[in-house]
This record gives sequence, structure tokens and C-alpha cells, in this order.
Amino acid sequence: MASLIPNILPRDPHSQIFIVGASLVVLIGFIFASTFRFSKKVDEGPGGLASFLRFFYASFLKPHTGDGTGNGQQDALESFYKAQAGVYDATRKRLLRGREDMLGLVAAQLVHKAGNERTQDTKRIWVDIGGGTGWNIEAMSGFVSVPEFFSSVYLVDFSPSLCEVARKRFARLGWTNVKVVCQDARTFRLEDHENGASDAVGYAASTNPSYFAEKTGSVGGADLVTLSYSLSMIPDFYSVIDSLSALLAPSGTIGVVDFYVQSIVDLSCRNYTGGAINRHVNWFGRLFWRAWFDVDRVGLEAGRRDYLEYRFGTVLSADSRNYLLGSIPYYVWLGCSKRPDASLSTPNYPHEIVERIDAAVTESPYLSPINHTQTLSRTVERSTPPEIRSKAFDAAIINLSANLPLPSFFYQNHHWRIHYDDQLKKHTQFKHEYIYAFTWEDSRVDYRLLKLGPHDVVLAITSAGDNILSYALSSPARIHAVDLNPNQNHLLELKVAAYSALPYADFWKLFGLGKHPNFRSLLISRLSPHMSSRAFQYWLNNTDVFMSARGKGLYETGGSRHAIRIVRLLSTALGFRGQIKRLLEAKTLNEQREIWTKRIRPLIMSRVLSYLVVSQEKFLWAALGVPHNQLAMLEADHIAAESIPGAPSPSSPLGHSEKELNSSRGQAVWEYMVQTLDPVIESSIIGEDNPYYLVCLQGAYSQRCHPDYLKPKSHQKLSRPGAFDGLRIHTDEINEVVNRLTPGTLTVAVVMDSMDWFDPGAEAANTQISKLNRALKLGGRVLLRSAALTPWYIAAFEEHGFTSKRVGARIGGACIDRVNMYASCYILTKIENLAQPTSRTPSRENSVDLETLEI
Ligand SMILES: C[S@@+](CC[C@H](N)C(=O)[O-])C[C@H]1O[C@@H](n2cnc3c(N)ncnc32)[C@H](O)[C@@H]1O
Ligand SMILES: *[C@@H]1O[C@H](CO)[C@@H](O)[C@H](O)[C@H]1NC(C)=O
Ligand SMILES: *[C@@H]1O[C@H](CO)[C@@H](O)[C@H](O)[C@H]1NC(C)=O
Ligand SMILES: *[C@@H]1O[C@H](CO)[C@@H](O)[C@H](O)[C@H]1NC(C)=O
Ligand SMILES: *[C@@H]1O[C@H](CO)[C@@H](O)[C@H](O)[C@H]1NC(C)=O
Ligand SMILES: CC(=O)N[C@H]1CO[C@H](CO)[C@@H](O)[C@@H]1O
Repeated sequence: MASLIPNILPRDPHSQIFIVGASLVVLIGFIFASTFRFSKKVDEGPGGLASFLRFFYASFLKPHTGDGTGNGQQDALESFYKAQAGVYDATRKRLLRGREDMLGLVAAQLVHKAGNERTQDTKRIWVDIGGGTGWNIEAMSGFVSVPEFFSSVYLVDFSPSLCEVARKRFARLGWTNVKVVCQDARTFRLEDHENGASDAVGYAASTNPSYFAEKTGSVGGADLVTLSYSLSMIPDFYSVIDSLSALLAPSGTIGVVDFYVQSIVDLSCRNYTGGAINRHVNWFGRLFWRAWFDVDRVGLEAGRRDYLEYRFGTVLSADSRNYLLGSIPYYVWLGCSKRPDASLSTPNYPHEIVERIDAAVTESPYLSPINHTQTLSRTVERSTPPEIRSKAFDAAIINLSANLPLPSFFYQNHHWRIHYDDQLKKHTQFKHEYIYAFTWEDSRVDYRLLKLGPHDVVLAITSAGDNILSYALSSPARIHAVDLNPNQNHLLELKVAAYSALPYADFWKLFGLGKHPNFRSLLISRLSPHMSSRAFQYWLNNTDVFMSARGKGLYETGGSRHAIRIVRLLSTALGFRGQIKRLLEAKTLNEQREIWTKRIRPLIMSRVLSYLVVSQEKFLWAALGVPHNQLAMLEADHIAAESIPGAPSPSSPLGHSEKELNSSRGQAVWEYMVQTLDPVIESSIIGEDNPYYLVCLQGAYSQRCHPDYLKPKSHQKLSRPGAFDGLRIHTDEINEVVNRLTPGTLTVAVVMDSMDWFDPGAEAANTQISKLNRALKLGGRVLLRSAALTPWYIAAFEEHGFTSKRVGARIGGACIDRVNMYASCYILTKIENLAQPTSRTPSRENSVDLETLEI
């Protein structure tokens, strides 16, 4: 019976939470008290401890029942804020994290858009909803000059006491373009203020916004709308979010930062959220923070964020924790109108941009919908054989037909990155890590062999993106960069964004030295408008790569760092560190050879080392990225080379048993190392002209020696607007991408050593080869490298309409290039079209009538 329970034990859940949280409050109290003691300089307002006590009182002790005037939400708000308006800024600095990041991100978007505008229309409106004391508007001056950049700024807040603080602030700053509007956000309409009718301050007598016609008025809408920690405080958030779309200009940006709690389960079937790094909050966190904030009438339920994401397109989104206060989850989200900004094309056709991107992805001709009438295009669609469609197109169509926003890739400023489903196992297997921080292929040799021109359409493996960039220097019509590992593509995106947004000095620090102390702020305020949401999230979570004081920078990250570390470890353990330094300083080949043969080679190339470390399959795969099948190829080559003349042994792994191959591994790997390294020492001065080995040995490039893409001239060329218009970054298997290219459009495919990874003799290799044949033009070329002198699959190419030419072979101490990691290099030229089995009949069940869609 309830009455028997002693009264001191609270039964009401509210008080239970209160007691559970009490200890935390005390803890937070200590943190506040101690941090404020050292930061007394916080502008006006009372001292630290007093601020905290008032904050504490208002947040946790004072009952929020209003003062009985019966004015609903405003009443409650006022009861909460009245006592603490004066100390608001001092107490929130640490509690409301992420506000500067959000401001930096939206400012970067606006500045990027301003740079693209041809007309010098400087009218720019910002509405800060729930702006409180105006702290954000003042903080924006860290990014742009508020009085000059914005023609008018509206601070809309429902709490008169906070509005009063805000008015004083802007009077002090002398910013006359900022107007403080003390009003419920649900009823705020720009038209009431922008038509020059009045300098409306105070309670604007707003008429009810037209219920049926959700149209922007004559004003054209706000270019920027921000909600910083206010969405969670508005009980009736649906109507406020709905009103945003009328408030926002067609090309406007919304910036939101707020607390949230969400489970990954809620998101699992949504493909438009722009990535979910750190988004999941565990069960305890979800329960605790919701209950905790409920005390202050702050609503953390998932629906607030979900509804935003449903009503608008996601440009960028990121999730983080406020670790100072027990890791409260918060998010930063940038959105735009659900209808993609069709600056590429005529607006008003939501499907048009989807079609355009699709055409670019699949190399199919793009037919503008203006060209045909609706009915015509529909009959065309029904009568012609199924077209080849990109996966991005399929994704967009499904989501359009459900009235959902498009995947976030469609809302980016650049359409470089193509949509992919990041939850697929084939992508998550990489565990958020790239393997290659730099590309192990000599771009100078590629350049000489390929001689790309303005009509070339190139498909190449991304790897670290270095070669993609060096192809871009030849300005081919299109480059399709393909990688199954999303993180490799994130790295390429970072490089491309850095060209687009950073001066050479910063570019050099990032990718020449691999370290940059200001990486995070550059990422937010410069690089973010040029990146996809997923790449942005990735780098925001991994700023340590460039910034860590202990870390060795970019070139010691990724899977290949193990190899570099082992070299460093060995050189320290065996005492030849000084020799490596001398080697890198050598000015002549003779000097270099001397140091190598006398000092380093005997130690590093000892057979013992090779047997114990390098020939371990685990080492080869993890550190050097050599898969099992490739290993078998070099083992077979070794057996063939050792065989007695007269009884030749096959050089294909198919000709040997696995046992035979295994037993020769130590020997074979040792030989392979000798054939790789000795010729390199003989033919190029590492410190002068071999950036590939230089970066392995010292973890950074030097001003004297670096890949072409890092030269100031390259930066000049690739930082021009539109330099990467032809770039498409695909996250998928080569097979899948080639399959969706229009037949006969590709002129060059660079597949690196990826053919080595197929099981010897496997049907999969034949399939890939015939798909390459189909996608290539007659005369189109495949460039590949292999760990074998004569790879087994060359014969398969010849059976599938190609001629082959070995353009480099590591025979008799020759180098195939400055890296010399592969035994051979081939160019295969397409000479005939294969009769194509109709391998793929794309289903058009998902096809919907785009014209009738409304988004
Ligand atoms: C946590 S404060 C954030 C203040 C400020 N944006 C900042 O980041 O410091 C939330 C603000 O939302 C305002 N607010 C709550 N409900 C509102 C409503 N319906 N209309 C306008 N403002 C509201 C409150 O008055 C309060 O100033
Ligand atoms: C119509 O199609 C033709 C050929 O595809 C093209 O040259 C022309 O520019 C298109 N017209 C419009 C308005 O898009
Ligand atoms: C959005 O498109 C993706 C990609 O095809 C699809 O997997 C997802 O289910 C779609 N979302 C919804 C809610 O239909
Ligand atoms: C985010 O960063 C943490 C710590 O650096 C790391 O453990 C985690 O794997 C990263 N997550 C992603 C998705 O990159
Ligand atoms: C050969 O080596 C691989 C990997 O080390 C191992 O999985 C396989 O069982 C070995 N085969 C034989 C026949 O020893
Ligand atoms: C990232 C993401 O949400 N992916 C989902 C896309 O949609 C499919 C099908 O609904 C899901 O299986 C994926 O998890």
C-alpha cells in the first residue's frame, strides 16, 4: 500500500530523477566554479560563483510554474530566464557547445555562395530564431563582419528579459542592422518587417501567416535561418519547422545546433541523413539526458531532429559530445530547401538535377526535359529499352517517390561524390580507416604512358587520390575515381576541397608535411562548403591526423603506417637511423649506393628478417596491402625463375600446389625485395627525385622532392574554379561502376594491381574483363601493374578483344618506375567489341513519373 511507504522516498519520477542527478549537479557545480575562477574576464555580469549559483537556482531549484499571468509558454520561459538573464552568457559558454562551429559552417556556405553570385545583390537577411541574448550574432563577427555582410539580422525570441540583454548588446556594438523582435517564433513573418513598413521592435502585431498558401512573400526570404539550442525549447516545434520553409529563400541555408538523443536503430533505413558517425547514443544516455533536460522543459526527443531532416535537404551534419559536462550529445546540422538548388540548370524541376547528375555518372547523353513535352518523355521512357541508371539515381527515385528528401549528396555545392549506402558490409569492413595515405604508383610513368588529352574519359582507382590529381593536371573530359573503401574517397575529397579553398601554404602543410595546427578551423570555415557531409563528418572526427602534437602526421596514418613504423623501429633498434638520414641527403647516385650497400642493405635485407617478418602473410596484408592471391603470384614467379632450364616451371600460380607455393614464400619475398629495392637505389636519388621512398623513410615530403600534385604550379592550375567539374568519385567495386557506364564511352582505365587480387583463373576476372571491354571505346586502353612478370590474366584479356603490350618489366635490374614495387606494367588496347550477353536488365519497377512528383 502506497501510504506505508515512508514519505522521504520519492515516488514521483520527477523527484527520482532529481535525486539521481543531484550528485551530478554537485559535480557540474565544481566544474563551473573552478572554470569560472580562471576566466573572470567574461565581459559584464556578476562573478563566476554567483553566476553559477543563479544558474543553478533557476535550472534546478526554482519551480517553473510561471507567475500566474496565464500567458502559456512565454510565462514559463520568463520564469526560467528572468532570474538568470544577466548571467546567461557566462553560464552558457561551456554548456552550449558547438555554436561557433555552426556559425562557422553557415558563414562558410554563405561566403561560398556569395563568391558564385554574378550579380552584386548584397541584400542578405539572417533570422536567428530563439536568439536569446544575441550572443550568436556577436560571435558571428569571428567569421564575417555582421554590419557589412548582412543587410538585416532579426533576433526572434520570446523571452522579454533576454531580449532586453540583446538590445543592450547591439546598442553597445552599434550594429543598427540587427533588430530584436520579442515574439513567438511560430508567428514571426519576414514580410511584417522587411517591406520597410516599420522598424518593428517589441510585440509585432503579426497577422496569422496564411494557412493555405505556404509561399514566400515579396521579400524573397531569409538567406540564413539559425536555431541555436532553441528548437529543443519550443514545445510546439512542428509549426516552427514548417514555418521555416516559408521564411527561407530558395537558395537559403538553415543552421541548427542543439542537444539530442537518438538510437541508431531509428535511422537505419534512412539514407538521407548525411552519415551517422557518433550519432548513436546508448540506452542509458538516451534515458538519462531526456529525463535530465525535462526538468528544464528542454525536449530532447528524436522527433525534433528527424522532422528537420525530413522537411529539408541535409547539406552537412555532425554529431558530438560536450565532454565537459558528462558528454551531453549535441548535433550541428546544415540544411537547405528539399528541392535541390538547381544552380546547374533551370530551377523548378526537382528531377532535372537528378537526371543531370545521373547522366554525368553513367556517361550517357543528357536530354533536357525542356526539350520534350511531358507526354513525349513518358512515351520515350516506356518504349526504349531500359536505360542504364546509376545507383544514385535509383536511390533518389525511391526517396522522391516516398516524398523523402534526396540523399545528402544531391544537396552539396559540388557534385563530385556519388551517393552510396555506407551501411553495406563491403564498406564498413574497412573500420573507418584508409589503407593508403599516399599512392604507391609512379605518376610520372603514368603520364608518359597515357598522354591524356581533353577528350579522354578516365576511370581509375582512387587509392590516396594522388594519381587522380595528377591525371586532373592533364584536364581530361572526365575522371571516374573508384574505390570500395569510403575512407580513401574521403581523403581524395579532402585534397580536392583543399585545392578549391586553401592557399598553397596551407595545402603544403596538409599534404606536403602531413601536419597542420589549424586543421579543424580550416575544415569548418574553409573546406566544409566543398565537401560531402560524410567526408566532412569523417574529417571532423579525425582532426587528430593533422593536429595531434604527439602524432607524426598524415603519412603515418592508415594501414600503411605499420610498414613505416617497422622501418623506423628497425632503424632505431639496429642503429642505422643516422645512415638513413645520410642516405636522404646523398647528392649523387654513387654516394647513395655507397651508403646503401655498405651500411643499410646488410641489415635490412638480411634473410633472417625476411623470413621472420616480411614473409608473414599477416604483415604483408596489414602493412603493405598485399593480398593472398598476389603473394601466390610472386611465389609462382620465384619457382619459375629457380627452375632448371630444360624443365621450365609454369609462372602461373595455377601450375603449382598451395604447399609448393607456401614453401617458397620466404625465399620468394626476399628475392622480390631485392628486385624492388636494389634497382631503385641504382636509378634515382631518393632525397632528390623519389618522393615515394622519401615519404616512407621520413614521414613527409620535402620542398625539393614531392609528387607533381604538390607543386605550386599544380596548385595554381587545380585551384581554378571548375578545375574538378569532370570529377566523379564512386564508392563501389570497379565492376559495379564499369557496369553502369554507357558502352563505348571510356578511353582509359587504370586498374593498378587490382587484377592480381582475383583468384587465379577465376570466372570473376573474365567477367570484369568483358565489362571493361564493353565500357571502353575501340582503341581504349587499360593500364595495369602486377606482382608477376607475366600475369595469368593477360591471356584472358587477349581472349576478350584486347591486345597486350608489356611496357615495363623488372628484368635484369631494370626499374619499371621509381616505386618499382611491381614486376610488370601492361597496356591492353581494345581492338574489338565483344558480343555482349545482355548481362544487366535494370529493373524499372521503381520508375515513377518524375514530373508529377512534388518535393
Ligand atoms: C537555450 S536558449 C538559446 C539562446 C541562444 N540561441 C544561444 O545559443 O545562446 C533558447 C532560447 O529559445 C527561446 N525560445 C523558446 N521558445 C521560443 C518560442 N516559441 N519563440 C521564440 N523563442 C523561443 C528562449 O527564449 C531562449 O532564449
Ligand atoms: C535539345 O536537345 C538538343 C540535342 O540533344 C540540344 O542540342 C539542345 O540544346 C536541347 N535544347 C534544350 C533547350 O535543352
Ligand atoms: C532512399 O533510397 C535508398 C537508396 O536506394 C533506399 O535504400 C532507402 O530505402 C530509401 N529510403 C526510403 C525511406 O525509402
Ligand atoms: C572517430 O574517432 C575516434 C577517436 O579518434 C575513433 O576511434 C573512431 O573510429 C572514429 N570514428 C570514425 C567513424 O571515424
Ligand atoms: C599456405 O599458407 C596459407 C596462408 O598462410 C594457409 O592458409 C594455407 O593453409 C597454407 N597451405 C598449405 C598447404 O600449407
Ligand atoms: C545509411 C542507410 O541508412 N542505409 C540504409 C539505406 O536503405 C536500406 C534499405 O532500406 C537500408 O538497408 C540501409 O541500411
